[in-house]
Amino acid sequence: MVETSAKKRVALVGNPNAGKTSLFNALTGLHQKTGNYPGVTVEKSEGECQLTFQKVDVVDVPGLYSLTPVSTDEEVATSVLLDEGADLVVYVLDGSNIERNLFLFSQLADHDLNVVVALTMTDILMRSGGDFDIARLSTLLGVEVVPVIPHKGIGIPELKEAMERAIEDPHTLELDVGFPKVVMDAADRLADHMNRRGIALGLREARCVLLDEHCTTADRFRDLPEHIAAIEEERKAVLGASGQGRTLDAQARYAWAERVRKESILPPQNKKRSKSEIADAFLTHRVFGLLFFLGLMYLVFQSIYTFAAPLMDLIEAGKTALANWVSPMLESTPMVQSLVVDGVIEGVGSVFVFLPQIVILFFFIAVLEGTGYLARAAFLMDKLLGWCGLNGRAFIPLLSSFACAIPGVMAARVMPDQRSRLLTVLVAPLMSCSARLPVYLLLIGAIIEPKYGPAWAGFALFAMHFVGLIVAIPIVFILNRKISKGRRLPFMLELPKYQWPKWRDVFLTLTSRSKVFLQTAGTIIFAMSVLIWALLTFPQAKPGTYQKEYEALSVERQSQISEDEFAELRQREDSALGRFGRTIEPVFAPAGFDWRITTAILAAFPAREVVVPAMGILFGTGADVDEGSPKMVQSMQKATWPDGRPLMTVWSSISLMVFFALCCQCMATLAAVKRETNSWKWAAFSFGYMTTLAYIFSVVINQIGLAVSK
Ligand SMILES: Nc1nc2c(ncn2[C@@H]2O[C@H](COP(=O)(O)OP(=O)(O)OP(=O)(O)O)[C@@H](O)[C@H]2O)c(=O)[nH]1
Ligand SMILES: [Mg+2]
Repeated sequence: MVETSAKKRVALVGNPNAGKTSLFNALTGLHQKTGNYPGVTVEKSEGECQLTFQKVDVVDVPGLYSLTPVSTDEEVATSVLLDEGADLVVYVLDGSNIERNLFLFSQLADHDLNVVVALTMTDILMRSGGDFDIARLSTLLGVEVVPVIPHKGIGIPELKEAMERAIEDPHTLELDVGFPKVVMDAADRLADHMNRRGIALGLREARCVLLDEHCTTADRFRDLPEHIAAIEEERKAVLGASGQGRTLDAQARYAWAERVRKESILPPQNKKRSKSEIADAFLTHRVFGLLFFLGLMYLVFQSIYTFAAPLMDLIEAGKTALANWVSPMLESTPMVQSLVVDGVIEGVGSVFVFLPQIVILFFFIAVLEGTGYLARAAFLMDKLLGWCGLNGRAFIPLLSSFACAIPGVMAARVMPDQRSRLLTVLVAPLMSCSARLPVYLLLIGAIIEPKYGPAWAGFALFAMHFVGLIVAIPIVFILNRKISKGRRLPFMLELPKYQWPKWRDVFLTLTSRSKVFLQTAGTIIFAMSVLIWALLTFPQAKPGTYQKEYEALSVERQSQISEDEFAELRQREDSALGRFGRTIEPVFAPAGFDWRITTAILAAFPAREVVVPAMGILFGTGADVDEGSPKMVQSMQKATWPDGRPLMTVWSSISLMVFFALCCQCMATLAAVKRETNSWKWAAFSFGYMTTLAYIFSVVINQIGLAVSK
């Protein structure tokens, strides 16, 4: 059939965590992020949905509690609804929380919108012993109501049909909320006053002018003192001298919502609710809640460490097999052989090895998010850390930064004022994102585990994830004085319902995360590996160049290193990259980093993942390798300073890990900071303060180490 040129636009609107994005995904087949806490969506996203006779554009927006936005994400939503406009609004109504959700619905009736209701969470309502009457609800709301369970696809065809009907035959939503008689009488008089003077003002607009000081209709009379006087007079009649119009407005709407709920919904039996109340009393308890949180995190990191080992060995074996298979084929061209084996396979392969851990980490994050526990953790953090000036709402963006700082920085849009939003944007990149995981695992596996065993290795991984959070506390405290002037708004995070995670959503998170990880490995890491290999291989020294130098070494040193190894090491030091690294080495030597680590760190500024392949190439080749642990790990363990002191001690590896925990090595995050703050100044500030901190901390740690081990 021929499509009409202008596609209709459908906006999904509703309270936070009502299921809008889940419904958006079900309608469009896309995979936008959902999660069981309010404030997951902070940006509008658009997709197409095929109805029976037409395709429509569907827009998903951040959740709203009311049409008066307080934060940036809410502004996005109201502007889609009221400024851009929509041919149809699908109001996503959380059936397990209907009373509060109807407040926003009642406000839609003031804006001439064409509305259909999608009722979500009915499965939760029914499971806890509640029930609902769709026909009655539909009559009371004056629109079609379709129950849906988005992730199961239940009710989606019916909803599409209802959408099509509403688009073909639009009706504006009209509601009788039942405002008090005094209000309606005053509105009537005001409308009459205006109409008699030739100004069109409907009853609804007049009520809005009287009860809402932000009402834009009132702006029309701003420069007309005569009308302002009339408005003031009627306001007094309604509210008395000191009355609050908004409170009156809200009271009327909530009273209406309660009536609707009572007539159409049988509430859940108390049994289930009290279970979740008991759980919350424990999980958000200052002491027990914290112990549980720490215990849980410890288990998560310990299992990342334990579960991934066999998978890693498998990938490691695959990498070696591939190298052994390819290597002989390229025997005739040693340069190409070295490029492919030492550069590409070693470089890209050394990152690839960490895929299992990344997947396991995201599995835990997705599960904790899906159950609703993450929101409890945020609540707990607010109790614990609120004193330093961080608004409680900030913990959701900060917790999501543990996966990746970019969504974390964006999620700061939920902050209710610009200053606390800025503060959150500035500290979010300090949280330990998943790209740091390979660095920790590499160093812990090479240096800490062989010395202290797997239990301490797991503990070290757990501890590294708190470094950024702990450092963030004084930073927030200081910045808060400077930019936020100590203002702290009350914590307004609604605790979501406990649920089983949606396994399909968990699976989608895992696949999309793995895809991102492999894409990075295939592009930037591949390119950097080739570049590092080339800079490390050229210029080539003639055979025998280092013979004299070797002979001049002490007998003891000679017993540590064979002549071939020595020549290879010196060749690398004299390569283009080696010379560059050695020039910079003095800057990082106090932190315990030699030219190889220094070079790897510098190469990792665009994206921190690059450090692993860089170290793989820098340390990976030329060592005398035993069977068993990976080549790169062995040669890191064997690496020495020129005077024969071991390079990687426990202290210098902690210093290196802390450097990575704190340093701002991610161009993409800086771009996100720039985008969200709209200024390069704050991006430069983030980069500057994090990199300085990283340097200072790693120098201090290494120096303590040197002093202690003397
Ligand atoms: N049991 C059940 N869970 C649902 C239903 N709809 C959504 N959910 C879950 O509720 C949570 C919130 O869903 P989202 O789609 O992210 O909600 P949202 O309205 O987009 O939330 P924000 O973007 O934060 O405003 C997720 O864990 C969903 O899996 C439903 O009908 N039944
Ligand atoms: Mg959403």
